[in-house]
Amino acid sequence: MLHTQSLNGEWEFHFTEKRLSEIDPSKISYECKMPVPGCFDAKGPYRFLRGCGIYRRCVLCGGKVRLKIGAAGLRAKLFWDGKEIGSMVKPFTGESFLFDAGPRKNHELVIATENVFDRSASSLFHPFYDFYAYGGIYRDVSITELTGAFFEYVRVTPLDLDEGTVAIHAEFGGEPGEKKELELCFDGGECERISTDGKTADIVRKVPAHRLWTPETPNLHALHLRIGEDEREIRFGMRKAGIRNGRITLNGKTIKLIGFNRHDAHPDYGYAIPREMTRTDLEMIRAKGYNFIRGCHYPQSEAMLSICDEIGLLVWEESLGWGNSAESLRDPVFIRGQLEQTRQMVRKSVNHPCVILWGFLNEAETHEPCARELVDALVRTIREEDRTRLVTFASNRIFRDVCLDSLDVVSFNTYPGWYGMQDAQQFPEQEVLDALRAIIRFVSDEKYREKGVILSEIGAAALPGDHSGLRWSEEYQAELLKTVLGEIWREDRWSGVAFWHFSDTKTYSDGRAIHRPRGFNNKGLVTEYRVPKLAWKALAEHLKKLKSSAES
Ligand code: ADA
Repeated sequence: MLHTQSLNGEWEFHFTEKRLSEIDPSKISYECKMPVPGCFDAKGPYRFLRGCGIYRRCVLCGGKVRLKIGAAGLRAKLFWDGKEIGSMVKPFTGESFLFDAGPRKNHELVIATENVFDRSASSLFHPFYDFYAYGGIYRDVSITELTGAFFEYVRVTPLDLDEGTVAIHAEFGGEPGEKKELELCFDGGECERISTDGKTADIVRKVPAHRLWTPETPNLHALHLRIGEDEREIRFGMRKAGIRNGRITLNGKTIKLIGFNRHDAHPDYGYAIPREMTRTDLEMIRAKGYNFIRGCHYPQSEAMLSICDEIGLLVWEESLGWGNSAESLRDPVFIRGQLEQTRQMVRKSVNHPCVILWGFLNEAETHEPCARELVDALVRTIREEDRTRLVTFASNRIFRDVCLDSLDVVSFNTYPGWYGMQDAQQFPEQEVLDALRAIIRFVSDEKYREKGVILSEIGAAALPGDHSGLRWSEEYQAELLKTVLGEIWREDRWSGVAFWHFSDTKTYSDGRAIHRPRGFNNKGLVTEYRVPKLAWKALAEHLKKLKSSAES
């Protein structure tokens, strides 16, 4: 078996206001320790500072290695024994670096991260995004010593749910040209050996005693693979998402997706939220009967997706974007970044049964005709990698959007009862219902009739302790969410809703903070420390009531 070491733990750390381009790893003195994964600016002495966070540690290894970094932000440079070996420019996108580590001994690894904004149209993470741009090494780091053949990529695709067949696609690295034997077995059963050309393998197999994956029965299978000394265990689930007569289906049956947008973030940890906290969030949501998470607004962590696989939460995963302008949508560097991160996201998450929707470009200027080119290229990129999920993006241009016809599912972010309606202090129930019904009329047009429809964001802010019943109160938020849930439940044309949003989330205290008291987006049903507001219980009870009246 190949030797893989986790490099998570305490690293030496230095903060400087210098730019990444000025960093010379030989001239740094490290003043403290910092956890990896971690966001150096989430708490402690570097909280809210912008500059470079430089991490260093020793690694005992040698020969050909693969260094894997789950995610780093906003960008990073890597140095091995003082020599630059690579860089990362897409926050939330993991990268692997293959290189010769030299003789087997202790080596110095430095990862210099930078959280200074790039404000150009090419940038993937702008300061106007409504979520805080933390710096650091967000996700797991590991290193594997490679000998002989190894896996570069493995995809397991369910083919026929009745027969229980899957298509296995594997890509190998190692010495080119040599034939290699691939060993495979399902769920610890009997192993089979197949000879390959040493580059790729494409095999169709029947999964013994296969069981369907559904939110209620999240049955997982394991495919064990070995080539040379490299072994992989791929967990997968037998399920299929589709569309029939404009309704989303799972395993051939129509399904209503009900759940939340969730930032994979926490005020004390930034985007390096510990696995057990992620689990608590997701189990809290599942336990109240919800079946859906929109992972807003960036590729999700392995931990998040594995837990959703296990507990039966369906996921919309999207690449990083937020309100991007027409200028960005035309910018060649921005376009390349979007296409690359979206392809990498699909390849990273392709074996997770929980993921049924791929998305991108939240609330971009998709009313502009120039947006078409990028939207179409993103749809093509996704379909090149995976044809078994549905493709969507969340539009707030709604009736003016010119990119909807490329999608399987049209999704809308709208805030009736919150934004606009300047005169309303009390919850304007009828206006909210009217706004939702106008969308349903819009999607009944022939152009959209066959597409699924999701309400991808809706909500109202609530400040804990405000019980006035007016805007900003816990009661107002609860009323709005209950009304929306009732309407989504009643109207068959809606395939689902992702309420905005599970928990309050850190954003900025700049000029926009007039709408973001405390520098948080306060539309959470629980606070940033996951303390429930009134809506948390009220909405769950309403859902329970709707479900039981549908059953009786
Ligand atoms: C948008 C956006 C969210 C959040 C929300 C809000 O729809 O997609 O990230 O900013 O509005 O709270 O206004």
